Amino acid sequence: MKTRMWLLAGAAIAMAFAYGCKPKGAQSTISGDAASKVYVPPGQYDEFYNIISGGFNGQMSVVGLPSGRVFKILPVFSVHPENGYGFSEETKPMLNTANGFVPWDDLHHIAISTTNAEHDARWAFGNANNTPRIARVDLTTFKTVEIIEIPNSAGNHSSPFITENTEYVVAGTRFSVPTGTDENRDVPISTYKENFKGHISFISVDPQTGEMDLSFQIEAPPFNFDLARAGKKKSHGWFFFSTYNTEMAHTLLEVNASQKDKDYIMAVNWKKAEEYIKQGKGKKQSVKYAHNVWDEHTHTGVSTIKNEVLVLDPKEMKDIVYFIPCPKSPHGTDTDPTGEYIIGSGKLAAIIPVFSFTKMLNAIENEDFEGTLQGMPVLKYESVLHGEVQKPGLGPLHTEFDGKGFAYTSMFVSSEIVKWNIETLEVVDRVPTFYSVGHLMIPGGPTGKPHGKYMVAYNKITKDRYLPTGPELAHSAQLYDISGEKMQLILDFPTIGEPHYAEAFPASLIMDKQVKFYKMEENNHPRALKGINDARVERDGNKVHIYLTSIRSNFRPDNIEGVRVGDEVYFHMTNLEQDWDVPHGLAVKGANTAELLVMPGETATLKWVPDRVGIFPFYCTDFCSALHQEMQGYIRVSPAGSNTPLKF
Ligand code: K7E
Ligand code: RUQ
Ligand code: CUA
Repeated sequence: MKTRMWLLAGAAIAMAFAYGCKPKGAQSTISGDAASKVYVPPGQYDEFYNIISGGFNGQMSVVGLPSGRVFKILPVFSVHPENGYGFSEETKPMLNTANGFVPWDDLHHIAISTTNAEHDARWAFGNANNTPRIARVDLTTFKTVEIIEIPNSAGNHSSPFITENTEYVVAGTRFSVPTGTDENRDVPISTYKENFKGHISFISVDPQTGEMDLSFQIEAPPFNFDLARAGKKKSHGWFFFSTYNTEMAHTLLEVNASQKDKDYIMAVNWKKAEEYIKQGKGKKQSVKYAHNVWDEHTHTGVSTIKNEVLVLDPKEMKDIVYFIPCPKSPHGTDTDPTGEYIIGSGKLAAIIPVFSFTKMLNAIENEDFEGTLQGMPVLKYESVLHGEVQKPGLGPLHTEFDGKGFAYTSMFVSSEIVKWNIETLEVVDRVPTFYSVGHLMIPGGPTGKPHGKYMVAYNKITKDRYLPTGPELAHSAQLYDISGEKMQLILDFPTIGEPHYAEAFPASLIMDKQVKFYKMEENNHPRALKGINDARVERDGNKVHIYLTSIRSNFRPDNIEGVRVGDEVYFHMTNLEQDWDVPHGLAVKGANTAELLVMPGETATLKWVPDRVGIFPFYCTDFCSALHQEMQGYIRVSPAGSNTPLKF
């Protein structure tokens, strides 16, 4: 979405001002009781966890609502020096791909796990937009515990969206590309229509462990897949994908891709697809992708390269894929809490079409088609339409629901949130956003049972909202009270990175399930130490293993000699604490890597290849006690080939 958004951005700002959206000072937008609505007194907790995607920072952030306070930056697809994610030997495998270690990605969408279409908040899923991947975060440790790469995909934007019992996480490719062998892939770009393919992937989630598995893919026309939502309740078993560039242009996207009056929402009967897979109708295709799992016993990432995927060709099955015409480049496609209504947001359209699932099924049954597209039925717009929201605003992007019969749509171009009645399609309220809102979020908004109460707008442009910080400004979120008839803006807060989608759920779902520390007796890391007496240094050829313990407030050993230039030195540090909130850090002067931050009961490894002679201090980076500053040591590095004996 970004490129196109920024192209529209200039217009958006101009428009926002023309619409009279520029704040004229606090009073113009904030009414008297706003402060008390967001004030969480010292020592008290927020009501909701809000997990926000970080966009180009590759992380998620964990924020409290209604206060807007940031609790954690949770690294997912990007290395994070603050806690050694992607720097420790244990976490490096989590960022492995079929093409090696990738230290960054662009995380757009969050999906919080559900059971019966209601939040269970066991896991948070996130997508990597650039190198197609999906991550799973465990919400009892707030750690990234799994990352699976998606083959046959380029630009994993339409992801990760989940089915109502988290049976599947789905990923649709943003860019269609040629797939298969090197020969198949080395083709002129001008052969787009013949050789490029779109794929959507169904990744199953183990209901007990959460572990993901690439179950199957469905081959699709070479469109751009933008976003998606699963059906729920009555539409459980279906998935709806928004598409653009259905003219299948490969150049001048802005011009060509928007020529057509209507693109499509692609409706996929995934239950049917699942049956066909069970019947053996999927074709095996060789691919290469990484599947990285955090092993909870050893606290080490294990990366496996896999090389096969099952692909279904919907042209052969005929009853898996249907196209619903949808005006002009739909961005979000969202299903309401009942599962009956499917909302398409044509970002260049002047109306919001609302489709009816019941009507769609009837149209399919009566074969009420306007034609076919690559052999798959295109339904008639009118026969699937519930109705159109008239004059909603400009640039509809995303829709959320409050569970009381209302939908809330973000309007990028006219910088506002519009509230409308799903049945009558009447616009009942609108509020400005500052400025150019992208996603919006209502706690539980995408589920069958929204928690309501608040709505947050995540804005693309900040301009004059905060104290300026040079050319790069913090992105902004805005919190609205939606408990009454009228939406009321009650708080602005800056976000970490660029927020796209976010979800929020009641804190009570997970706050008592948090892991406070790891039990020493369950630490099965092969280099773990059980006590300070096991601390030691061992040489194995040119590898030196330093088995280090940390406990308030010293390292054992703390004087190490006998290391030589060119050795591979491994600091395996076990934090022996058995108490909440007592991590110890390890930073080694001269090591060209980040620190380690090791949680109580955990073992982590820092690798260093010293390239010069000297005495190198090391120290704890996390203020752990009154004697934290004394928590230090020295390592002596002698010339390569010298005979300094190992000593510790
Ligand atoms: Cu609308 Cu990437 Cu979900 Cu951002 S996308 S806004
Ligand atoms: S020390 S408490 Cu570096 Cu003054 Cu921080
Ligand atoms: Cu350990 Cu500071």
